[in-house]
Amino acid sequence: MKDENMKIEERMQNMKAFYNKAEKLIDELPDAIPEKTREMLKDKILGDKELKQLMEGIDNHRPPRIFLIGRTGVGKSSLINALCGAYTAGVSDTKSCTESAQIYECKDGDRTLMEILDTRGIAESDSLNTDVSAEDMLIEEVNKFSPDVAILMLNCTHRDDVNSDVEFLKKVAKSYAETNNLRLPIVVVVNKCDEMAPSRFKKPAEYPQNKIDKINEVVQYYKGIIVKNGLKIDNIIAVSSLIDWQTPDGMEIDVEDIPNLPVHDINNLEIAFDGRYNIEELLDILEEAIQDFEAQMGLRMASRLTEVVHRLARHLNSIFSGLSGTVALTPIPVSDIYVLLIIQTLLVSLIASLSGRDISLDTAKEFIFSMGGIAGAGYVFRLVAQQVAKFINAIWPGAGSAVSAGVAAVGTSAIGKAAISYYIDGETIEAAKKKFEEGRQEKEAK
Ligand SMILES: Nc1nc2c(ncn2[C@@H]2O[C@H](COP(=O)(O)OP(=O)(O)OP(=O)(O)O)[C@@H](O)[C@H]2O)c(=O)[nH]1
Ligand SMILES: [Mg+2]
Repeated sequence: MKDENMKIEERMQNMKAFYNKAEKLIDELPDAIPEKTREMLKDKILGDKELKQLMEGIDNHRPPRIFLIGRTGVGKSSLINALCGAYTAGVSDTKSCTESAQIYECKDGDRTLMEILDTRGIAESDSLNTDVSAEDMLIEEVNKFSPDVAILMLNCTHRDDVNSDVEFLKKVAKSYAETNNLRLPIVVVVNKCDEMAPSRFKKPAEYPQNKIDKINEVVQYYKGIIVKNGLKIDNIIAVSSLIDWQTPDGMEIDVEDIPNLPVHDINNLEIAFDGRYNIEELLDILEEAIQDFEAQMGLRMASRLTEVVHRLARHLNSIFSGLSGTVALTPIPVSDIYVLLIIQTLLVSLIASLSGRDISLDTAKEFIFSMGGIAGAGYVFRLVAQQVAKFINAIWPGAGSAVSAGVAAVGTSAIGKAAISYYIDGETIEAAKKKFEEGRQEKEAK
């Protein structure tokens, strides 16, 4: 575990080192590229705020603080594990809080992944019903904790009364805004979707349409109540936090029995069955909701090695797809397809560097050409724009040399997905090609 964590730091530094080299690489591109285009590329890539923040975040991040509110058994602890992709014992060697709330740190080995303020909600607290000041105390605790985001958890299969929790959250949000001069981001999570009928379908990829429809109905139902009560939320999403765990020697273990295992076993639990549904989407929503950059980055880092690498790679991909879209809209003196190819080679190289490999821009370009089934061997960047356009046309038939923003973003995103599958997941070039095709179709369908 320790070794893995060390490696991830190295891999991220590797990516950052490549990013720092980008300016030099652009300068070294062949003369066929006009100076103006070169400057534009530098401007777009190195001037991109999100990309800069991602690179800076590698050295500056802190665990995000999450305020979780939801009834006993709704799956608050399970959600944290699902988000982290690791069993993070909700240990309660915590700072003391009011009786209905506790603060704890989620750890993976000695790394703190997240800080959680956990409360079972106002409806379940007897003392709060009889003593109004207890509610104020809890609000004070929330303010002291100063969460980056609040998550209200609801159950997909029991339509519990949520009015009191919604009312409470309204008060919390108001007080938070007054204290911090900031809006408290609120995300509603409807958990245990896998239990929605037909409940025998536990693998998200196999959820039948009628199950998905029913899940969406519940989301709309809760949304209606929340809107009616006047609580402003950032987003609402249905998820499943279902994970079955096993020890490294393959022994599957009941969640209830995990706390009885030796610490070493708990720290090294593996996923035996992954029933997580929409958790990546939830992470994206949380990332968007959290305003503090260091906490945003902390959220991306709040998981095990393989997941962190994936998150970073996906984030790179979305930045570069966006970049490609804006570049396609910018009038430039050479074929924009050539410029897109350069952007994509940088993306592929960055993804490769995240996998621990150092590849040249030419190798990255070969990878891109191979997606179109073209052996571009021998061709270096000295190719003139038109020639490149001819090759790229085989990858995006009909793209011509004037590429629309949409096509540019789609192409880059599909290339990024293929690179993730090849370099990070270690899949074959054929599997990567399939990802590329899927990626292209995904967006074309929209
Ligand atoms: N099928 C299914 N079971 C879940 C899911 N999320 C949680 N569970 C199960 O629900 C039970 C309660 O989950 P917890 O995560 O302990 O719930 P909690 O909200 O933290 O409960 P308290 O700490 O008591 O407030 C456990 O048996 C979990 O395994 C889910 O998405 N699907
Ligand atoms: Mg819990």
